[in-house]
Amino acid sequence: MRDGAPKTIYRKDYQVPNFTVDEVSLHFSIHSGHTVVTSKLALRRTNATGSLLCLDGEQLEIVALKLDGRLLEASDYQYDGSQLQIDGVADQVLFEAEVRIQPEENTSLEGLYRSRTMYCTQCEAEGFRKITFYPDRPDVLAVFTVSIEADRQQCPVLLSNGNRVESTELADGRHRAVWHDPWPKPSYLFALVAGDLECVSDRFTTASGREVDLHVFVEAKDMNYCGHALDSLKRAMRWDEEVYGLEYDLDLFNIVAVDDFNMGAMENKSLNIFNTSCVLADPNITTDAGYQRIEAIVAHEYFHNYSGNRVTCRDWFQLSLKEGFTVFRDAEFSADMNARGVKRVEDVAFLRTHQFAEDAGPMAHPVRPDSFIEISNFYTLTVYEKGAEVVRMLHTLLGHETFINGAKDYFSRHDGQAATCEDFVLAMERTSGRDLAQFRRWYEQAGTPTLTVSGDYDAAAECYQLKVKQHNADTPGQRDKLPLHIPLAVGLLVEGKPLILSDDSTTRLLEVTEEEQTFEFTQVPSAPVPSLLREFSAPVRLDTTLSGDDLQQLIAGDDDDFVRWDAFQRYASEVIEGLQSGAEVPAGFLDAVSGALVLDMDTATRAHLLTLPSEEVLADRAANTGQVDVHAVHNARETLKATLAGAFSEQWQVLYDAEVPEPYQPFGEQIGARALKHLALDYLCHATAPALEQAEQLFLAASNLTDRLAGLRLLVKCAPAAQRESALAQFYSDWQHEALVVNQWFTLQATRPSADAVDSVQVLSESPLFDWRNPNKVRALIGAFASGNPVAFHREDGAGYRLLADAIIRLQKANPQIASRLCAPLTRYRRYASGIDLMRAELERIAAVSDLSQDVYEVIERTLSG
Ligand code: B3K
Ligand code: ZN
Repeated sequence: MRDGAPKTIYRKDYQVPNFTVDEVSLHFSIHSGHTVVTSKLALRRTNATGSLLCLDGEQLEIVALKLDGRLLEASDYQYDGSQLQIDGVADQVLFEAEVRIQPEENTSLEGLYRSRTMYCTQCEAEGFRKITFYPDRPDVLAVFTVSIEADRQQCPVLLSNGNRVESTELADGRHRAVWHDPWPKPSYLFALVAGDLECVSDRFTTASGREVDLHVFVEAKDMNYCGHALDSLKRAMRWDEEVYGLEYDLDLFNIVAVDDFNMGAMENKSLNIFNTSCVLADPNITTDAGYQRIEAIVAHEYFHNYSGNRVTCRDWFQLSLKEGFTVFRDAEFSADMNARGVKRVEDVAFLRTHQFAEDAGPMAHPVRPDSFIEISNFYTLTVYEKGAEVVRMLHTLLGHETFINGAKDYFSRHDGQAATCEDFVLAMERTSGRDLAQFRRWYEQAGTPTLTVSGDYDAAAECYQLKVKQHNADTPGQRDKLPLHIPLAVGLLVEGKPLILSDDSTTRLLEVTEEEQTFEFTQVPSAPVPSLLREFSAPVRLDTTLSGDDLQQLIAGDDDDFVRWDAFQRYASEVIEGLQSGAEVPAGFLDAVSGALVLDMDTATRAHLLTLPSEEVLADRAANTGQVDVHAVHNARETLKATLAGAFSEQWQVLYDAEVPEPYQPFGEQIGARALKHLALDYLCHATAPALEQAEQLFLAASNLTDRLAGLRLLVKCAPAAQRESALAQFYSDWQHEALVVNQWFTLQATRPSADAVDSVQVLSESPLFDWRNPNKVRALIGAFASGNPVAFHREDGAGYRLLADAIIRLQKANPQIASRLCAPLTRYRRYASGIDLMRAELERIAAVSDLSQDVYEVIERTLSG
């Protein structure tokens, strides 16, 4: 463990900075092996009592520092490697610094670093301090002018935020570009790219007639892969105009694709930087899901131009102000572009699988955290996905029009400012006239609430009563929680059909505000089946007793896609749990499946509906009531799959044989049709050996990656070792030139549900095909193994845990952010029936590493003490 615990930062300690920056000019002189950064900051004192100037700065070699032109002596300042302090500074002053940095040596991928053919930056949250001295906090907004100088041949492209205002040829084969961004911004939105890149261009005319040039910069080999991102961008720009009335505010919008990137993408003002995996698309390198993900992420980063950039966050505790809101915005965009019901089901499945587990573990925190050691650890599913659900609940409670008016009020009142979550809620209160005092607790309380719901029908009075109890369990550091304000959308099925409840709608919105509440429905002609939490109206667990017959009615007859899907998931989960305790598959469930196979619904919805709950979701359910036996969960799920495969083999074959139109298009019906076909083949492969031949054929004859991977995935899972290895070898030899496809190949092997997958991962990680410095590869192999292969990860001899801990220890200094993210599967160690001691031993081994990075320290420390 490190010497002395790192410092915890508390939300309650927020103070305005002593000095702000009005204007900054930066000059980068890029040379092979080092870069010289010269900065000029026009500083202005904003705090009457503080004349101490504090600037952040890490891993900077000081060449010269000046105040109002006067060169500072070493005795004029103090620098401890993270903060530069100068006392007695005048109210208005020009601070200048010349520092040397080494992008080539920067493996953390934070600050300025080198990736393959380019130099690029990642500054959010606190990376700018690795570039130069600065008040590196989001509430300091300045106008940036940036000049970049580099070798013309090595770096023909020089980019930064805003508009290019100068381009000059220099002596010795060098050149310079100067960029000016007129919009004041915090340092985390600064970006620079210098490299050997090609550009694919397009154009967008805004509602008011502004012509915007759109460019995607990529390595020359990837030029054919930019069309989907550009189309997605244009759709997002139009959507934000139409729905929120927000128009793009510059003449230029650039996207750059980078292969070594810690996350998906970054919304730097007018210079978005993307992980190649989230922007490049082609039928042979991108799956159907990948196309949709790219559309969503391009839109997400674009939407940040307002929710994040024009209105930013006062401090990092407010992160969900921009992230939760922007995830909500991108989800609504995707719902409008594609199928709303399908999108909702996918998002809920993701939230339940991953965010619920986070909320139930040692890292549980509120949407607006109260403290952190390392902010990078708080770019979490809770801040993003649960944060989006909180915004969605406001949308549900207020209604679309009022919500949009609230958002417009928020954007106009705080334009150019650093705001808080409270400002957002206040805008919603102002516009709606509603009191959201109790609703605010969603920002304060961690944990997933449980709603226990029971119904009671009085036939004589034709009255149905719904009793609702809410329970908010303790989470680490938070006890005795108060009741939340929960929107609970409800429908009633009478004789299998949704009843009209009010305003010609089959949905009634109940507002649960007390620990226990009863709601009454009148004029209900016969005993209804409740359709609860329609559209997943709140991020809660639902505890209710529904019979197999009730669930079957919901699956067959409800008009809410989420409830139908959820009813099937619930039914299947209960059957799998029954199998674990020796029960058989009930005939009623087989009837429900048989009905679902012929229901009138679109292919994508049917494919989701008939997909069994994931092992992670089953584990979360088990953990909520007891302990998780990973292997028993896996075996029971496989048994149910084989049973359904055998019982409906003819129907699966019919579904598999259905034609999907050619040529390949990654949209709408085609995506659903492929998903259903692949699901059918998956079932078939669990019933009969000849089905493997169909999988092999699908793999060999595929015209696109989605089909090819579906075939290969089944061969990897179900075929004998020789056939599996030969298919994998063939795939590799065909696609080795495409890094993103090779990553899929790593993931397929990492997630093969078999104990010996541990050994395959070990061998692959040591092979020259693997690269520990590339986060996509680490995620594809190590990350996928640890979080997507419960059977192998929880191998009884602990080899899976050891492999992960070795990876974390190996990466923790070089790339603390990636190492810290890899810890997640170990943090949940207490919920398992076996392996706890082995996992704890690995956690302790990591904790014992000397000079542990603070990212990993925070997660491991909370886990061991939680
Ligand atoms: N805002 C960035 C995430 C930055 C993560 C820094 N560790 C991407 C996004 O959410 O749009
Ligand atoms: Zn974001």
